Amino acid sequence: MNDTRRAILEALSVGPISGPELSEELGVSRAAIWKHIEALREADFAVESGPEGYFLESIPDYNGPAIEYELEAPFAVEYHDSCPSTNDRARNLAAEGATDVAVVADVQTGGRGRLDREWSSPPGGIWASVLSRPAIAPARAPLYTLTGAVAAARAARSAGVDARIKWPNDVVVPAEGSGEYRKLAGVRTEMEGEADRVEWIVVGIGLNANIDLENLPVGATTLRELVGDVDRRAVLADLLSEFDALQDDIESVVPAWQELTATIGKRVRVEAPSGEVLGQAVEITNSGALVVETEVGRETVAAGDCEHLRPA
Ligand code: BT5
Repeated sequence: MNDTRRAILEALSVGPISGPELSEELGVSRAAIWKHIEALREADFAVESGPEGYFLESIPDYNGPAIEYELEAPFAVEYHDSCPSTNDRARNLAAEGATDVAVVADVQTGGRGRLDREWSSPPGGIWASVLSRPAIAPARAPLYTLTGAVAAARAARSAGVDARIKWPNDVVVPAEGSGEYRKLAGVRTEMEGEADRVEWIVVGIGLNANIDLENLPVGATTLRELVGDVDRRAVLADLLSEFDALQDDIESVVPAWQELTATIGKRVRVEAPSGEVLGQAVEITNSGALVVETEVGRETVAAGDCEHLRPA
């Protein structure tokens, strides 16, 4: 959000304050103040005027300017009430040369999981894709998937949920008494690059927020189900701030992931591109691969679907 507009909002939120006072305080013309106030009203900020000046009655529930207002992380926000897939939109923006954008939608009509599986994205969820251009080698790109998972898990934990991570990218919550987990969030990463350099990377994060369970596949859970409805703007702002902080300190991602994992120490079956790997999950490597102790020794798996099994 434009700095002047943010400063106006901040002044209005402790208002009332008159146009001339705003103009004087912020060092911009009264005409410019008026334009910003009109733009804020168009974006559904309820800027009222009383005898002592303008004040902010309410801010919109969930749209681009409202999200940007809450956000401290340096991402521009592109918001859609509905869009086929925020990942696809972020890829298009990447092709146009953009960076540091978070594409956010209330509904996705063609949300995608990994391997082009369907991702249910009814209204009330947090569906967001972050586009960035990190100076890393493609081999380190999986770290960005972990970054998305850690950011989503931390945001969910701040909302009061016991979120953990199932390797590599599922944010899960233990289902009471059963030893099983329900999926709260998932991450799909896409990138383009050359052999030694990532051109751009899009980390798509889907977090089931204010959604009824009946609108999601079996095995899913939602923040509404676990803790009641949340302020999506605040949860998303939290998620993006966590993402930004981790991205700035990429070496901190694996330790942060390890702290939250539900996979290490479990017996697992991993469907990897090279075949099935069965054994005990023992560690995560620096690049985000999973090391499994199998009957014939240790195997390192870079990608795949992981199932937690009951102890042998
Ligand atoms: C994922 O795939 O977990 C990655 C999901 C990424 C979604 C985000 S939303 C914003 C951005 N835009 C997109 O189009 N995608 C990203 P995967 O591990 O393949 O899990 C997919 C499987 O999870 C499906 O086959 C279903 O079984 C299940 N599933 C589908 N929708 C779900 C939901 N909303 N909550 C929990 N599980 C779901």
